[in-house]
Amino acid sequence: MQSTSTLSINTQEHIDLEEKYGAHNYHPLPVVLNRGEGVFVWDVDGKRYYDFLSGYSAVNQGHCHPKIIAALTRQASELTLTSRAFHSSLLGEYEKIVTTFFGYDKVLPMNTGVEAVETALKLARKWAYEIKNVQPDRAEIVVCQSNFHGRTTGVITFSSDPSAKNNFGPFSEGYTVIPYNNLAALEKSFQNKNVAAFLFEPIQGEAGVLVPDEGYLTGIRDLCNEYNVLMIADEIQTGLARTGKMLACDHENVRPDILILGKALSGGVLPVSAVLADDKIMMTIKPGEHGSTYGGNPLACAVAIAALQVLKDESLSENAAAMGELLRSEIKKLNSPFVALVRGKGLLNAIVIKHRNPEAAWDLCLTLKENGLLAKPTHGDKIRFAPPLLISKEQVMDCVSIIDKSLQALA
Ligand code: IF1
Repeated sequence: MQSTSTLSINTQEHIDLEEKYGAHNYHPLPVVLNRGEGVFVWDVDGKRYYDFLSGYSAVNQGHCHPKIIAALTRQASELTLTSRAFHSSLLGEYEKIVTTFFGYDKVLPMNTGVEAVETALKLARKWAYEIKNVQPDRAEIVVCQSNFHGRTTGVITFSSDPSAKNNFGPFSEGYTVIPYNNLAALEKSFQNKNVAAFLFEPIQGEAGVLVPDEGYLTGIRDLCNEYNVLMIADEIQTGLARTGKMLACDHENVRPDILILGKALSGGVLPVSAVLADDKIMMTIKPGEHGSTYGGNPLACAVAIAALQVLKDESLSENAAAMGELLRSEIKKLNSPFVALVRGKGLLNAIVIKHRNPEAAWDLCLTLKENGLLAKPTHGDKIRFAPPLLISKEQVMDCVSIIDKSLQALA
C-alpha cells in the first residue's frame, strides 16, 4: 500500500479535509481532481489522467461535454425546479423524447439510480396485485446473487454483499435470490404463483463485470412471457451505449417490460434516472401514489435531452463496441502473468488480477495512477476498465501501454 507521504501538500490538504469533516463511507484512491474534459481528468497539481472509471459509467459522453453543459447553463438561468405540483414546459417534451428513444409508452422520471430501482419494484408490486391478482402483500420479486441495485435499506434487503448489508437490518420480505446466469433456477423460482417480477442486470457491474452466456437474456424473456412475470432490466450501468449497444438488452434484441436508466442519462452532470414501461404497467400508479421533489425537474429534462442527443450524434455505441474489442484484445496480447482474464462488452470491462499479494489490484491502481490512468479495484482482485465512450484508437493504445508498464511494476 503506497503511503500518502509521497503526495503533494496540495493533494494532502484536500484529503485531510475530507478525512476530518466527511463520513468515511469510501476509500478513494489518493488523488484529488479539479477538472474534467472528455476522457481526461486533472488533479490539483495539474497532472492529467485517463479516467477509466467514468464516474461508474455516468460520464459515457465524456467529462463536461460542451453540448450537455450548454443545455445545463442555459436552463439553469431560466427555470430549474417547479415541483410536479405544476406542469413545466420541458417535462412533456423530454418524456416524448425518452419514450420514443427507447420505444415505451411512458416514463416515470426520478433522480438517483436506486430511486428508479425502488420505483420499478413498487410498479411491479402494483401490477401484481391489480393486474395479475397476486394475494395482497404476497408479491415476490426474484433477484440474482451478487446483484448491485443501490443502497437504500429496501434494496440492500436482497443484496448478497455483506459489506452492503451488515448491521443495516431489519429488512423487508418478498424477495427470492437465485444464481445469476442460470435459467433453470429462474424457471424453478417462477413456480411460485406470487412472483411479480425478475429484476436483473444484463451484465453484473459491481460483481466484477460478469457477462452472462449468450441466450441468457432471451431465456429470461421467454420464461417471463410463459409465467406472466415482469422482466425488469436494471440498465443503470450497462445502458446508454456503455456495452456497445444503446442498451445491453439490445445484444439479444430483448425488450424488458420495465427498463431502468440512470447515470449517463445526464452525462454525469446531475442525478437523472428514469423508469420506462407500457401503459398496462405504468398506469397502475395513480396521482399521489408515487413521486419525488426533483423528479422530472426542468433542469434535469434539459440535460437529459442533450445527453441522449450526444449518444446518438456521436455514435457512441458503435465507438464503444469497436474500442472495447481493441482494448480487450490488446490487453490479452500483453500476456501478463498477473492478468488471469479480461472480460467485458463494449467499454464495460474488467481484468482479474492473479498475484500472491492480496493487495495487488490496489497496488496496481496506485501504479496506474502514477502512470496517468485512474481505475479502481472492485471486490478485491478485479479492476474495472470503463473509459468515456468517445475514447479514440490512439488513446486506447496509449492506455494499453500505460497498463503494460504498470503491470510490469507488479513483478
Ligand atoms: C456506490 C458500480 C456499484 C448500479 C446499478 C443501481 C445503482 C448502481 C447496476 C444505484 C450504482 C454505483 C453506486 C456506487 C458505486 C457504483 C457501483 F457498479 F457502478 F460500480 F456500487 F456497484 N443499479 N452504482 O451500478 O444507482 O443510486 O448510485 O445512482 O454506491 O458505491 P445510484
